[in-house]
Amino acid sequence: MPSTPFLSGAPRPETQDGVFSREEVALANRNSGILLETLGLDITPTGAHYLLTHFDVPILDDRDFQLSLDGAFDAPMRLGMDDIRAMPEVTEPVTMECAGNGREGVSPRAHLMPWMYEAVGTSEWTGTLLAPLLKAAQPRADVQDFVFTGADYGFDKGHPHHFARSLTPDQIAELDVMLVWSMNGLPLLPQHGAPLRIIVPGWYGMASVKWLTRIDAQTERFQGYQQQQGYHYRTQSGDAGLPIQRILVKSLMRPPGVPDWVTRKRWLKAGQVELDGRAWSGGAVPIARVEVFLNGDWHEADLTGATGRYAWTGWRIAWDATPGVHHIMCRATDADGHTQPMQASYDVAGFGNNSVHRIEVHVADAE
Ligand SMILES: Nc1nc2c(c(=O)[nH]1)N[C@H]1C(S)=C(S)[C@@H](COP(=O)(O)O)O[C@H]1N2
Ligand SMILES: [Mo]
Repeated sequence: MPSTPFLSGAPRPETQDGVFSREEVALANRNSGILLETLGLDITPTGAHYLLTHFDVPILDDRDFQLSLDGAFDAPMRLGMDDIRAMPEVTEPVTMECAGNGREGVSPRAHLMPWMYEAVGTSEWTGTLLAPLLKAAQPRADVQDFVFTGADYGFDKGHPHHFARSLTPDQIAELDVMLVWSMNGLPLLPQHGAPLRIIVPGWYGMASVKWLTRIDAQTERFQGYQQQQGYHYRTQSGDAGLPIQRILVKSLMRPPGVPDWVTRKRWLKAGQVELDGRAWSGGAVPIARVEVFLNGDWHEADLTGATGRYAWTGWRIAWDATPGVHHIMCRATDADGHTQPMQASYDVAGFGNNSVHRIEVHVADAE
């Protein structure tokens, strides 16, 4: 390949807390987050689900689309969308979150997509379970990784590649990975992976490869950029790091009252207010409790039920709002006993920041 600036892998610019570069703003314009007011719904409205696309959205034609299962399979396959849609159908609500959600709150901030709180959403995904399809293709006994490759291609830190991720045979056996063609009862939208993607319930979003065109069975471990270099927790750059997998416990609050257009600070009148939101954790671990910090103390919220085994749980709490400025917070604890920290431990790329959600609320005297 001829020499281009994209192959240099030059270090990314340093950042300043609260000041955003033109490149970060451009990324934020492409990769939208949910509107926090939609936290009032069990299922995120389709157009309001967050988006994270590294390269460009490929526009694939459903009619001549093919998924190939190749490599160390004894019965390799090529399947069209009609073959795939004829497979046994399952529908499952799944909460998906980007591993970079919360990056903006990590200091010093990595020069990447500057998510605050909003890179999460819950959709009802329809497709077929992946494990029986892999089995039908007869993977050889010495397979170490199944590699899932998307049609999208580009550069990251000097590495040209198709977006690709892998899962081991043990992970395939343990996770209810779905091959998905529909979201909330409609065909997948181009930006969410049309016509076909995988969903890896309970893991951060990077595992759920969009625009899936190939599944390769490999007899050695996959070394792809998004698997081996990207998506690792690292306290220092250059560390080998730990691969990012399960979603960490987290909660968000539906912002109460009404906002100031630009600052997003909240305004409401003193008196009884109902606060609510959602909480979730990875690996199908249920939410055990949600606490809300009000009037100087943590108070236990009521849980209103999970949307699904792999989907978030609603919570609510009554608040007698008194005049003044309040910084309200929520924090969840999952059934494994993990609680959201006040401040997450440092990660160089700002991954896995599951610290508490804070909102500034201005309460006015009731007339
Ligand atoms: N092919 C491909 N798949 C991908 C990505 C991508 O850039 N290309 N981004 C991943 C990341 S990091 C996330 S968080 C989810 C986001 O899925 P969504 O845009 O449908 O919300 O898709 C994952 N799958
Ligand atoms: Mo992501």
